Amino acid sequence: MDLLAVLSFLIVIALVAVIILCCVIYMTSEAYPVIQSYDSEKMYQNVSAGMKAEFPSITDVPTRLLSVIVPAYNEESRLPVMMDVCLDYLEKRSEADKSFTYEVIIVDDGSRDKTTEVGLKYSRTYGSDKVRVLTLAKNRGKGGAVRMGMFRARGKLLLFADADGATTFSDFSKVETSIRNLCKEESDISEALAVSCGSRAHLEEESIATRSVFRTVLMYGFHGLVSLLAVRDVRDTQCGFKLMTRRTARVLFNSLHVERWAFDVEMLYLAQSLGIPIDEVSVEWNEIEGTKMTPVLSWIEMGLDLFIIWLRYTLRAWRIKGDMMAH
Ligand SMILES: Nc1nc2c(ncn2[C@@H]2O[C@H](COP(=O)(O)OP(=O)(O)O)[C@@H](O)[C@H]2O)c(=O)[nH]1
Ligand SMILES: *[C@@H]1O[C@H](CO)[C@@H](O)[C@H](O)[C@H]1NC(C)=O
Repeated sequence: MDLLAVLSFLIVIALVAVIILCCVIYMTSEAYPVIQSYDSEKMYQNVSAGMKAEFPSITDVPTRLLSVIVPAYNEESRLPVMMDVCLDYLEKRSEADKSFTYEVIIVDDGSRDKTTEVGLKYSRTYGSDKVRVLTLAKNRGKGGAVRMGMFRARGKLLLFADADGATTFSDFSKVETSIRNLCKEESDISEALAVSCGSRAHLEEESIATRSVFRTVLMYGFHGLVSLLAVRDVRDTQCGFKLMTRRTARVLFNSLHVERWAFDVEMLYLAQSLGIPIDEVSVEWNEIEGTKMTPVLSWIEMGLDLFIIWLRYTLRAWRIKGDMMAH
């Protein structure tokens, strides 16, 4: 009898706590993201003229086929390796096919090393028409950096690619083929809606053999959580190699709240909720030294972020900008 009373008392307390927590989350969340940018972040260095010039906007008409956005935080040593491979591929493609026009935007996410200087070296070699550096005034996190780059891009198709160069860049042709397939009904590919994600899911089995049991369990836990709470149809949500159309970038990045690691998950969750076609394509992956993810801590951080994302959308504390689907 007493036990029952204590138990029901505890349950009531727990329920009240959950309700209060939900109220607090609801009241402290902005339904739509507040996207701030500093004046200095609107400019890039025109190296041939030796002066600053203003970036265009994602609402402008595209003037290139492809923009490659490279988020870079303290990447002075890994960036050159990735850029050499990437530019080699892009130059060869554009030489072989004059309609293949491109630009690369390096987004220095408030680095404390020489990332911007390294980027500007490539601007000097290839010209500011092909390589631009966007230096963020303060660190935002990978999602924030990718968004800023997307908003200043000129491409019909926008790819974001990690600065570590872990994905074999020539696998761009695979995500390209996939997005062209998704968009084949649309005459103007930049106004179609589609995302094509590079994926390492096919490599999972081998990596399990070399990883500790603990990391494998964490990995499965994270995947389980992702598919349960957010994204059903993508097996590898975290691969830093994703291609989308210009309109898709406009829609998704205007609605995106998360600026940290879990932004990929929110982005795909948004795409899924809006009925934007998503494809997943296997890419080659080379483990590169120097990751900034601390194994266990980052997984826990992402798991928590994921739960909070799910909770906020479920409570409608975060909402999706429906009007963004319009042109
Ligand atoms: N750690 C970290 N990486 C960032 C940030 N902003 C952009 N990035 C970039 O995000 C990409 C992925 O980072 P990395 O540490 O290699 O993660 P991993 O490839 O998933 O192991 C790299 O291109 C980073 O330079 C940030 O604030 N922190
Ligand atoms: C850089 O400035 C020169 C001279 O004003 C101009 O001709 C060129 O188009 C500019 N390039 C870029 C990429 O802004």
